[in-house]
Amino acid sequence: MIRSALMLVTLALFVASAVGQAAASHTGLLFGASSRVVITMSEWKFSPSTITLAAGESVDVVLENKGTQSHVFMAYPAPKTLYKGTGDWWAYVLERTYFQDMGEILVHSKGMFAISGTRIAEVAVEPGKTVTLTFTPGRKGRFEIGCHLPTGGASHYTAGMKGQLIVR
Ligand SMILES: [Cu+2]
Repeated sequence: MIRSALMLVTLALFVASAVGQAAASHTGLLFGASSRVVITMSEWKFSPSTITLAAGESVDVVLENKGTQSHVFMAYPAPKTLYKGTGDWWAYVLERTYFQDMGEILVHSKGMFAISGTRIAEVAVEPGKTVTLTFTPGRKGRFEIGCHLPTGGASHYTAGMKGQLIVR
């Protein structure tokens, strides 16, 4: 009886340490995705504006904001008609974001933060900062990427900050 209780404690400790290790390997930079794509954000573009990823292969999408303003990275199926207001865009992307139904998605910035979730609508990057999005694309097809932050009555998107995400 005592012996089996001890076994259970040992097992529990083992499981706890195994979970600890798994968590450590999910803090982002140690994660080791199989491929890496770097996208530079600036006023008002993503460079390159088209990125192609392989479905089922983990990838680090490294977002470098080399501009002077904050930018966000969003990916979603292009809507049939363009929305006018940034609020409508935001609502659309919240619902249709590419970053859902694909398991765990990591968003991390070296020495700053690492978070994970299963549904992410936007990744914000402050000027001069780099944020990495680690995920395994599921859905194949052509999607749009965009920054829908408002600026002077328009938006970064209407100023040209958009592009394509192709998943093969
Ligand atoms: Cu922007």
